[in-house]
Amino acid sequence: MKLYVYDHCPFCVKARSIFGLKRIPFELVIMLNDDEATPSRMIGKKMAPILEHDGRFIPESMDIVAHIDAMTNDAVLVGPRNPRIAQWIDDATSALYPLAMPRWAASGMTEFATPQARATFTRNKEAIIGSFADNLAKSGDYIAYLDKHLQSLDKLIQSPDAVNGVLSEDDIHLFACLRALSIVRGITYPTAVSAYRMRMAARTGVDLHDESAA
Ligand SMILES: N[C@@H](CCC(=O)N[C@@H](CS)C(=O)NCC(=O)O)C(=O)O
Repeated sequence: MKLYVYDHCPFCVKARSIFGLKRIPFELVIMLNDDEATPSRMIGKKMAPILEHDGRFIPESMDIVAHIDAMTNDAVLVGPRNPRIAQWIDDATSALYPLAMPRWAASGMTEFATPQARATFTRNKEAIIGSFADNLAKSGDYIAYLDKHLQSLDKLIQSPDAVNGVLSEDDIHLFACLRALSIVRGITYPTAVSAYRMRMAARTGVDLHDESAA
């Protein structure tokens, strides 16, 4: 199985996570951000993640998660969901992307290995959130908001192994969000959130960006 991704992409982290949680081997292919041909050949448009399995192409991160979790008779995402986790992620998103996108664009990630690839990402994302410089200038406010917001997440985490005690889709979504946030330097992670993100990184095999955070 081959999983085509961008390293920064939270949707791709969701797809990557299930392989790690189930210890199923796969080949990770990181596409250049201006490579339209590779994804278009598989699914007719530029989008990641894409799973190639037995000559079939599956787009949509949560379809990939469901496909891999159902592949063997030891499904892992069997726990209950808590609507407050989805709400927490929704509320985090408005601050997450303005913080993360300019930092991803300046990072050494593989999808930005050429100036053209980096320029494509910058052009496409600035069209959505506005100038990266303007967003970076507001970092302090966004970080203050998220620091406070993370305090409320801390109270919702039941175990470092699973936000609701038993692994569920909430963990896939929440870890993807926290991994995206890891590119931002200066975030204060409360105790339970800190333990959770480290444990999930180890279990999923998806590295946090703490070392390259900016
Ligand atoms: N609903 C899709 C969303 C995937 C998505 O938005 N991926 C982004 C990367 S984070 C993408 O490929 N956007 C097009 C682009 O970057 O050109 C999923 O869950 O897989």
